[in-house]
Amino acid sequence: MYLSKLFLPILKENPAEAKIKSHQLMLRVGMIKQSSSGIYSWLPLGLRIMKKIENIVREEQNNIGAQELLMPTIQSADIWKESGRYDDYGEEMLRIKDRQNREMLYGPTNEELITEIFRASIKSYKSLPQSLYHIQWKFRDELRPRFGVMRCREFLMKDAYTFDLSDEDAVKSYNKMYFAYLKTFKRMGLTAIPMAADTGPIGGNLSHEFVILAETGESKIYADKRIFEIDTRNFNLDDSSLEKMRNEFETYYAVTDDKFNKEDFDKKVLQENRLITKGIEVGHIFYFGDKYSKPLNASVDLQGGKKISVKMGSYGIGVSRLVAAIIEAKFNNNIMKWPLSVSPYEVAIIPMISKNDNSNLIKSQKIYKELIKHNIDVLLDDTDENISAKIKKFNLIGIPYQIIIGQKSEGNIFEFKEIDKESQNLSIDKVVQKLTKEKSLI
Ligand code: 5CA
Repeated sequence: MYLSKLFLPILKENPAEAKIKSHQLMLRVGMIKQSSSGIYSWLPLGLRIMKKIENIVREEQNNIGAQELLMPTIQSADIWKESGRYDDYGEEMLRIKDRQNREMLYGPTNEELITEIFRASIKSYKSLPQSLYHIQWKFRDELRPRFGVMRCREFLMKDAYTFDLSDEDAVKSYNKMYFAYLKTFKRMGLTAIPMAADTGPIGGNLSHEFVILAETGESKIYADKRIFEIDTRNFNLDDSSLEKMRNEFETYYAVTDDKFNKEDFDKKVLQENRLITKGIEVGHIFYFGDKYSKPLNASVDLQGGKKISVKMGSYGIGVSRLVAAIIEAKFNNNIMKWPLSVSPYEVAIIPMISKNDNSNLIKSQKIYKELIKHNIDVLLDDTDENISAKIKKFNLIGIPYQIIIGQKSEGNIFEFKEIDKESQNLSIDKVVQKLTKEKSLI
């Protein structure tokens, strides 16, 4: 893509209404535009990032055998009345009437709808386990939407649902998701720690929030620091390895605010290992057994003919929130650096162009073609802004690698720079080699 063609409404200053750096940056570089309170349009740059995040989430769900489907955003109130949550959910639920005066709602979550889909077609224990997910917009009429897409009203969520025969099997499914979550966030360059959490309106008694550390986070957390040192590469998808993984994490105290107990914390965590800080909840998983399957009659026949209600769990990831969460984690000293796996473009070509000499632009176009040929996502700044203004702009956009075509470029050797590091002089072949290798590690 050529920068002159990209729809990128960059603002000169940080918008006054934005209080945290991710919200400021997202508005400043034209990733999103507010359309009404807590509701945003995603502009091309922001959407590219969100799509890359979505794809990583999808790949890791597929890797543990979860299957993608797509449920609608608008649901009928009837199934929520069956589960008993229609009244409980309160004002956070956006309720709508259609022209026939039927009660509808914009889904804040999908436990009821997926249970209805399941019960209509699965009748036998032989069809279990099942694991289904979708990536779909949700609406929650939050009392105080704030911090841009971090806590908004309409947001993109991946929500998965598992169905098992017994509590024991269901915990195995839970562990698989736990594992997939660790991998998913790691691929985005984040260390997300599972913390024992309350279940709130979703219900059940086993639940973890996946939290990344950030001063601007809304979750208060209490943890034993050593939990951050667990090497997740030691685990694989075998049931025994998954159990070992859970046990290893659970040897360390790590809870969110609502599960905090001072006496426990003081007893279990040595002074020097105590971490009390704030974090951003990027995922949340729940096990709730037959909380929905029972009232909604989602049961299967066992071998002898007996019926049992299936055991369910649900597993959410805040896909749109992650865009802001990554910024909170990676934006430092006025420089944004997107992890390569989610970066809107992988490399930027930044030529010095003057009115009467376009030789650098011609060089840039050649490099551009070469990179495209090797499947590298590239953005070429073909504008005639001066080089320091260009660099300032790219420090905000956050593309992790830059090829600067200016005084330091000679013949086939160019200035290549990782955004927050010293530059090197490399040939185009070396650049292609380096980026291709980095990409293969994602
Ligand atoms: N049904 C369950 C799991 S599928 C559920 O809804 N869980 S949740 O309420 O914890 O939401 C899942 C994830 O969505 C959260 O971890 C968070 O990352 C994201 N999320 C929740 N509310 C918002 C919001 N108002 N704005 C942006 N993201 C949100």
